[in-house]
Amino acid sequence: MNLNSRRQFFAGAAASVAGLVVARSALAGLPEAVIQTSVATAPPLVPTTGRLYNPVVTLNGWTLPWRMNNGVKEFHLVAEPVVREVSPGFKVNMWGYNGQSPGPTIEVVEGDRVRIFVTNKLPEHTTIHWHGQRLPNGMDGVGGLNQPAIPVGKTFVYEFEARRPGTFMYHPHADEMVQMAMGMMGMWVTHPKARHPHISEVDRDFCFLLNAFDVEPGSKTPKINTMTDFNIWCWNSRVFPAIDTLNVRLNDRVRIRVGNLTMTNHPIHLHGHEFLVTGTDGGPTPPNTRWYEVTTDVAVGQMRQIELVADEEGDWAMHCHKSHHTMNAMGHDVPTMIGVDHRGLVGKIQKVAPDYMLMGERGMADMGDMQMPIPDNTAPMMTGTGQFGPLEMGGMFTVFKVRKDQKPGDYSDPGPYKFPAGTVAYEWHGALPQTTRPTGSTGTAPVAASAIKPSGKGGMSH
Ligand SMILES: [Cu+2]
Repeated sequence: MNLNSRRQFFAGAAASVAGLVVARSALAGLPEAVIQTSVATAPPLVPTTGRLYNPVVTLNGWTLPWRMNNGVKEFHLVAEPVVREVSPGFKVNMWGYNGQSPGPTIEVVEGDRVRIFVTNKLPEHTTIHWHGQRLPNGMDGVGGLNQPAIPVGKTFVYEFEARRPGTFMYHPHADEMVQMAMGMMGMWVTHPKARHPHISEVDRDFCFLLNAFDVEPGSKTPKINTMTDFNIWCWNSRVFPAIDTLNVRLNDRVRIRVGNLTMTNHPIHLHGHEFLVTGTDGGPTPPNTRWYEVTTDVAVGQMRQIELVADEEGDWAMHCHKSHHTMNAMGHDVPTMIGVDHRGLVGKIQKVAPDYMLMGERGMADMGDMQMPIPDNTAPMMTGTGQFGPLEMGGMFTVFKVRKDQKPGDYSDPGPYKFPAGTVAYEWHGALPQTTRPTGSTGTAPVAASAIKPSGKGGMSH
């Protein structure tokens, strides 16, 4: 350390002591509004005040810091317009909280007294509804019913005890259709205050929201009057391949919490493992009510908490099973072209319309690595590249990465899986057997193709 940097070091130390004194005298004022500018998955926010717990990891998101004020946990949410990078090169004008959509995750412990300051920097009024919580009626956040809406520029205070452990969400209940279509939402996790008979301790605890937008390719602002015809299917306002992977250590016990604030249901499917649904909107499920699944449907307004032991190494797909939700924006009026032979036609059309291209003559796999020109601000419809080539995915898709050498507490991406020799599907180079087909449209027994003799006049017809 040279003299100059030493001087700066002491100056900084003095400033932070002064800052601490100011902060103490300012407890009567608003807590600092922490703003997040990064779209990366933040490391878990380990609690340094209040009761201890094992924190969650929010996919492409973060947890809101708090301050303790006479035993009350105080948070400050700022509702405001934000620009969210949905995937690299695709930025959308959204509304959110503290710099991002979705807003930060709020983590507390059962029995905590919580005070949340909400500042409205939107161009219209708003409220926050604490979806799923037990709380006094006047704190439930339905504008007009439980409280006056928070006017533009004003700050309201919500205060209640986090009575029930579980996975919750928050979102506006004022001009709700517009504000949710613009991305206003967040997660809330209440950890149990002691060992809970229905809540197991886990090594990794992930959470994310399912959300959707209607953004015309090439435009930057969601359409807010869309009823069901959304085209950008997101996890935490990100689409594949921009959704971070879930990286775990072999044999970790893993919990994944999912909330749905889109306008349709999403069957969430995990490859390679069975899981139990250990929690719903109503809290932890009693163990004797659980059964194993590989897909669980998360309906509109629901939360689901799944748990598994990650005991199979590899790069396992995890996605919504509605196949049009694992694609990015496309026109809805694209006809099915499979089986239509357009040979020669494209060239003729291109003479009069040079940009004309044909989609999906042999399926749509060509789209996966097609260098087709797309409008400036959108995501390719089918994209992502793995070690064997294009994944032809988009939207609600990511990878669950299980590695034996992933360190405890390390959430970084370990890179592509190294397949042990002889464990990857391979091409058959031997001879193919004869194809067998039934004899007629109502045929019962398969017959070798070579056994079908050309029928004589009228032989097979009626
Ligand atoms: Cu879906």
